[in-house]
Amino acid sequence: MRNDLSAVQLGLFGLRDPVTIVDDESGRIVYYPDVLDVAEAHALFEWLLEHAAWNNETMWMYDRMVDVPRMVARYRIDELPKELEFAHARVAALLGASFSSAGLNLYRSGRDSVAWHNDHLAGMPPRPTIALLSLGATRKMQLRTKRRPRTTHAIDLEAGSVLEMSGRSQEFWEHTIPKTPRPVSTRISIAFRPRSIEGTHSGMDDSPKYERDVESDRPYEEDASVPGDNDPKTALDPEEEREAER
Ligand SMILES: O=C(O)CCC(=O)C(=O)O
Repeated sequence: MRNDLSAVQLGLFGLRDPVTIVDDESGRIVYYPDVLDVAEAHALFEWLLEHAAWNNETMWMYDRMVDVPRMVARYRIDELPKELEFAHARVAALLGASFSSAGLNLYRSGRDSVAWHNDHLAGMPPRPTIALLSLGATRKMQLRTKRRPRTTHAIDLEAGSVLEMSGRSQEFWEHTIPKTPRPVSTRISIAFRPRSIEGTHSGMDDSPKYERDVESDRPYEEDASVPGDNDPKTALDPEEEREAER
């Protein structure tokens, strides 16, 4: 089953309602548009782009090290830059959740991506609430069940929005930001997680670099290869394929 949730319904007074993507025994995944307003999202994006402690990282793919296809930065909640504090407070109040770390991703263009993965549960309480705050360019997130027959969803993550992933969502669902041939500008995401601050910085890393796809037993980060190849996991979704052909 495939569901495209890119069109967020407008609420009664022009305010956009949250969109519940999943809310059952497999977890809760909800999209909240406009958690930051346009000015707040823009100012935070510009500040982070300039001042966050961005790193290029590498990962193992088979027997060689390759570049992670995005830049990353990580903060403990008690070490957040003051410019990020209001956003953290807003997201925590929205979801009634508390967080211990913020993991930032910088997607410089459509060639940057994050492969299919679920967040590591180690160091987190059972059924954790994870929040993804988006800034800058809109990118499409795809979600799929681990079990077959797969259910999939696709949703555009717009600047100022928050995606809640809670309950058992990391046990039953995987997510990805696929590469796109469309000309997209820079995007930043901030993943707030309730991960113990005792963890080392590398222990806070949820990138899929060392994980293997349970079905193919191949490393997830193969998904980071150039889109349009024959790997079904890297294939663009049908809508993107149609757009790429235009
Ligand atoms: O950029 C995003 O919205 C997703 C990031 C993500 O999946 C992660 O940091 O684990």
